[in-house]
Amino acid sequence: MPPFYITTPIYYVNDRPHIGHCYTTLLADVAARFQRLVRGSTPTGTPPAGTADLPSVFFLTGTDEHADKVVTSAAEHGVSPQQWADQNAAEFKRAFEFIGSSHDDFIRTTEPRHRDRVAVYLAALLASGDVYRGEYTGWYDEGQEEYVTENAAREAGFKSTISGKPLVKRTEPCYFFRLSKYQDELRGLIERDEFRVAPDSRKSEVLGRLRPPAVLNDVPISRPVTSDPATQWGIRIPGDPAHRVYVWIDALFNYLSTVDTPARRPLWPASVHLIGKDILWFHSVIWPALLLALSRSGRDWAWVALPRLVFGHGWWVSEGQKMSKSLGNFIDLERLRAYAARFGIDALRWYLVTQGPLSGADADFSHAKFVEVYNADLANGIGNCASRVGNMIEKYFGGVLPPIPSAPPPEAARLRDGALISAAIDSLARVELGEASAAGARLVRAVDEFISATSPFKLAKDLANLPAVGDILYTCAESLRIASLLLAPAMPTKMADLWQRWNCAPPPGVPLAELAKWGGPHALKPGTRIEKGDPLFMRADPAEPAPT
Ligand code: ME8
Repeated sequence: MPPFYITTPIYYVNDRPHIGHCYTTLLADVAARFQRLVRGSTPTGTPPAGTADLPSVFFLTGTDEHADKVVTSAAEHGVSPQQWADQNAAEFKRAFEFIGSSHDDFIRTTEPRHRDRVAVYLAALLASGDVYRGEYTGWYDEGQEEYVTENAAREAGFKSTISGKPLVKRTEPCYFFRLSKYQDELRGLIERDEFRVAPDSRKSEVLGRLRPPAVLNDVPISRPVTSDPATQWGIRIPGDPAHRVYVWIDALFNYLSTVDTPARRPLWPASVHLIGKDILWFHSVIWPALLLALSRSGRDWAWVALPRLVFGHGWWVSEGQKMSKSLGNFIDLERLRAYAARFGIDALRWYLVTQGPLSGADADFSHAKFVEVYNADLANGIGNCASRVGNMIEKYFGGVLPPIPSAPPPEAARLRDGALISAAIDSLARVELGEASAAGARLVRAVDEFISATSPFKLAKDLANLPAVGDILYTCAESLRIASLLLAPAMPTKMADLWQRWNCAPPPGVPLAELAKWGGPHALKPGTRIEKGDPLFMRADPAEPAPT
C-alpha cells in the first residue's frame, strides 16, 4: 500500500483562525486517523529520522506567511512582519491543538527549510526556461493579492469580486511561468482522471476553464522589490534579488518542500490536497503545471509526480450568509470553544464532519441543527446504546461480559456481516468522511433495533433465559466495539473513554479489517469487566440558548 500523504491549505497568518480553517484541518485529521486505522499504523507520527520507519500516513498543515497583508497588519500592530507571523502562526497551532488535530508536521513558509527549497525549485525552472523574465500589465486586486484577467475585471465592473474595492492597473517587470504550454496536457490528465479533481462538480468547473475556446496565458510569478518595506517580504527570485516570488507560488510549493528531504521523499506524491473551493484553480491547474514543469527540468527531478487528488469542499455559511470581515459574522474560535465547553470537543467534531459542506452544497452552522444531531447521533445514539448495554451487563451478569454465543441470534446477521465496515472503507477512498463516520452511527442504530427485536430485558425476567440474554448482550457489546472503531476518527477522545471502560482499546499495529472481525482475535473477551460509567453524552435541551 503506498503511503497516504494528506495536506490542508496553509492559512494566511493575517487572519485569526475561524471555523473554515478549523474545518479543513479537522477533515484532514479525520482522514488521517481513518487511514492510520485502516493500515494499523501508529496513532500519530513525529517524523522519524530514517526512511525505514517513515510513517505510512503523513498529515501536513501549516501557515502561509509571505503575503503583503502581513507587512501591513504587522505595521498596524507595531511589530515586525516576522513577529506578527510568529504570533499568528502560534494562534493557528493552538486552534488546531484545540480541535484535536493529529498532524505530523506544521509548515511555516518563513522557515528556512521551505524558503531554501523554493529557491532551488525556481532555479531549476529558470534553467529549463519554464520561468522567464518579461513585463506584465494588468488589473490587480490588492485585497486578494492577485491579478484578475481583463475579461473578469470587465465583468466585475473593475471592482474586486471579494471586497468590492476598485481594481488597480499595474505594469511591472516580471518573471512568468509558462502555464500556456501545459493547458492541453493538463486537460487530458484531468479528463482521464490521471490527475483527479473531486467532487465531480469541481472537476467540471476546472475542465470548463481548460477546454477550447479557453486559452491559458503564462502567469506572472514575481513582484518587484523596491524601497517600500512591504515589497521586501518574501522569497527572492534566485539570481535577481530585485524580484520576489509571488506569495501563491511560494505557498503551493509547501506541499513538496516539507517532504523534500532524503528521508521523506518516498511520501511524494501527495495522496490528497484537501482545500476549499475558493482555491481550486491554484491547486488543480497552476500547481500541477508547476510540478510537470519541474519534473521535466532535469534528470534529478523525474521523481516529482503529480498529486493523486485535489478535493475542493464547499463553504460554511452563517445563518445563510457568506462569512466575511465586513459582515463580522464569522463563526470564530471563541464560538467553537464555547460549543466544545458545553458539549465536548468530540461532539463539535462530529457535527462539523457529518454536517459540513464536504462535497455538496454550502452548510449553515445552526444551533438548532447542532442540538438535533447531537441528541440523535450521540446522546440517544452511541451514548445511550452503550449505557443500555453496560447497564444490562451490570444488572444480569454483575458487570462481567457473558460468553461468546455458540449460535448467535438470527437477528444478529446484519451486525456481524461487516457490510458497514466495507461501506466505510469505500467512503473513505472517496474522501466522504461524513459518510465513513456515519457508517459507525448506522451500526449503533442496528444494535438498537436488535435490542428492540430481541427484548433482552423481557427475557431476563425468567432466569432460565439467562444464556439467551447473555448471547444477546455479548452480540450488542461486540457490535458496539466495532462501531466504536468507525466512530473513533471523528471522536477519538470519547471512543478512547469507551475502550477504557470496556477494556477493549485496539492494539497498535493491527489493521481495521482485522480489528473489526466480529468475534475474531480482537473481539471482546468473555469475562472482561464492563464498566458502566457516566453516559458518554448527556442529552441536550433544545430550548437552552446557544453557547456563546
Ligand atoms: O487561501 N468554509 O488561505 P486562507 C469552509 N493561504 N472553509 C473555509 C471557509 C469557509 N467559510 N473559509 C476558509 C489561503 N476556509 C491561502 C492558501 S495553499 C497553498 C494557500 C478554508 O487563510 C478553506 O480550506 O484564506 C479555504 O480553502 C482556506 O480556508 C483558505 O484559507
